[in-house]
Amino acid sequence: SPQDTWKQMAGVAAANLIQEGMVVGLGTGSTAAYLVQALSQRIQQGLQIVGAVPSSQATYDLAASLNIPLTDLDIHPELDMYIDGADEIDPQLRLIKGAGGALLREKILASAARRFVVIADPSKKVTQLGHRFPLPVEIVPLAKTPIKLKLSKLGAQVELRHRDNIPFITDNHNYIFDCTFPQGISNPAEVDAQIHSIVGVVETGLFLNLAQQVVIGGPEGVQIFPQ
Ligand code: DER
Repeated sequence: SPQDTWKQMAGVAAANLIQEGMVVGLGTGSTAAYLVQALSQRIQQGLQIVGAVPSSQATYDLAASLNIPLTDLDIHPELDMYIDGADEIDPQLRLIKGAGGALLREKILASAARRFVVIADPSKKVTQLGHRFPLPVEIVPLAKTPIKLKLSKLGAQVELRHRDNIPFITDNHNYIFDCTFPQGISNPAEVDAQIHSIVGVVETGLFLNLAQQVVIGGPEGVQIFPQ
């Protein structure tokens, strides 16, 4: 589909930003998969990176199958670059992420990286967060009912994410609530702080003050901003 082509264009362009000797973080999802493929090809063509840190078991498996040298945050607590997709991107580069269920490790890597580059097709660009995608929130399973109550009091419609009719379990053995805010999220920092104040919440899919650059593949080619 055209969208897959655009995602691939973004993934390839981002892979070309990776320089010799870097430690890179690899995101999760279909756009990040194109990045992983493109990085693997660059490595086969001679690019020498120190290592890549995957943001999920799924990305670990894909990268390992493509012979990308893997490392971890204990060996490399600071990354030169983290590259990942997003579900929504606003004009201030604030993101909603987590549709793929990997938001905790993604955010850990994003916060460990000197530079976080987002890769996407045009459908991810929004003027305001929260209108198209629910906000994923990773929680400790035993606290799910009180947390659901408190999230509802914040105005969210809360759904426990399921996969194959059982609650979805993250790589970190937690649950995910998909939170829909009918009016959208006009003040992401405020909403993020309110959600983080609920005991038992592990992490939210609001990525604020993390992304530095975005690479959009689209019908006019690849756009990177800011340059
Ligand atoms: O779940 C995630 O955070 C993914 O990165 C998601 O935000 C983007 O997934 P996609 O590239 O498959 O659209």
